[in-house]
Amino acid sequence: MTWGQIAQSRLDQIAHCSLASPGVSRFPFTDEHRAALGQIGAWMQAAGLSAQMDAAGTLVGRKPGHGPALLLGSHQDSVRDAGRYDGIMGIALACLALEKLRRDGVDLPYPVEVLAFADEEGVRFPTALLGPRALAGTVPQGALDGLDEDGLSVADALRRFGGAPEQLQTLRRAPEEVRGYLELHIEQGPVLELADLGLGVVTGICGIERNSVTFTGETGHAGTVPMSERADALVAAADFISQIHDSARGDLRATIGTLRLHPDVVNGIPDHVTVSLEARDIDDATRAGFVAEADALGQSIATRRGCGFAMRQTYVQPAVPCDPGLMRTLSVAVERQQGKVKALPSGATHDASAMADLCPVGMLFLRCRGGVSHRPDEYASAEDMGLAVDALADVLRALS
Ligand code: HGY
Ligand code: MN
Ligand code: MN
Repeated sequence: MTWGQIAQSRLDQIAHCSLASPGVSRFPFTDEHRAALGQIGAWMQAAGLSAQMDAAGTLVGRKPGHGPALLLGSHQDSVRDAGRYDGIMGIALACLALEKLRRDGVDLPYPVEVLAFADEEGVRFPTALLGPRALAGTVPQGALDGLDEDGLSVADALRRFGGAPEQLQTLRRAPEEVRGYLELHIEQGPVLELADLGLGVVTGICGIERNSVTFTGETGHAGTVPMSERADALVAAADFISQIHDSARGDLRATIGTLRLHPDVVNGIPDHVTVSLEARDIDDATRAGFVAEADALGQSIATRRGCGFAMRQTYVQPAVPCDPGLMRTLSVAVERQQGKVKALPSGATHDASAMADLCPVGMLFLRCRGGVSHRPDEYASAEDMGLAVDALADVLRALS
């Protein structure tokens, strides 16, 4: 079997570590996560790494050496009904590149670690990125208090899983101990496929800002309140949603992903609607400017519709540039593999976004069929994964 075929077979197998669902549904600190760590531990062992779970639930595969360590990895978790590649492929390919070097008799002089982070997607809990943030020493206040839909906190779920929330501080790495962090990831967009290329070098990771937006009106009987007398919060929100969508320009991405309303009955006028507004851009000033315009837009719509309006920031993550040196090294390896290099920004966020607070980061994208991701039909080919294993092996040797 080729390295790409081995990758495909391993990803097909670990996809079964999932809740019963049309695609893969694997959330942090669950039985499915534990089953996945069993398989990832075997991948690490085959790569000659010693595997141990840290206090944040990250499975750390380590090869000792002299000097600062190079960190590789990605996330083991998925969104609901996801594909087989987002996150987990980066862990598999990192292990395979090290396994390939081991087979080729190459002993890297520096320490290398493969990190299988528990939670990047933030599906089960309100926060995410606990693993990389623990290494960077940037775990936000209250991150362990977030509750899942059953009311279990991150801290309790992590403790039951065998982690140690009270020891997160001990995980912090000294920057001088780390050379950098490299993450391989499916592109989750159409750019490489349109360029007919298997691999791409990431230039930077977009910033994200999430706001909770609320319109308040006046409820009443659907059959008796005249249309001219209504302050309908849902109608105001609907104006806002369509105008937000139409005003997003260029590379900026604006998404209203959730909506809650009250009283949420067929014969009652909605008096309370809350939506989530997410804005992403590779340029933080552009993103912040868009959010400020959204605030003014919401206020003007609410006034016109006789409603109240409030907007509250719930999450913000700055854009992250990738390290120019790592980009150069990745580009040389990619050119060697496919004769051409495509550099592109990442509209999705990654563990690398958090690792950038600790060390220089670099990312390698793999072609994504139809640009489809966060869906069961997400797909990366064995051929492209084989290219990625060879490219990463080249990078690891070049960094010796
Ligand atoms: O939201 C993201 O970009 C990532 O998939 N968590
Ligand atoms: Mn994802
Ligand atoms: Mn991902």
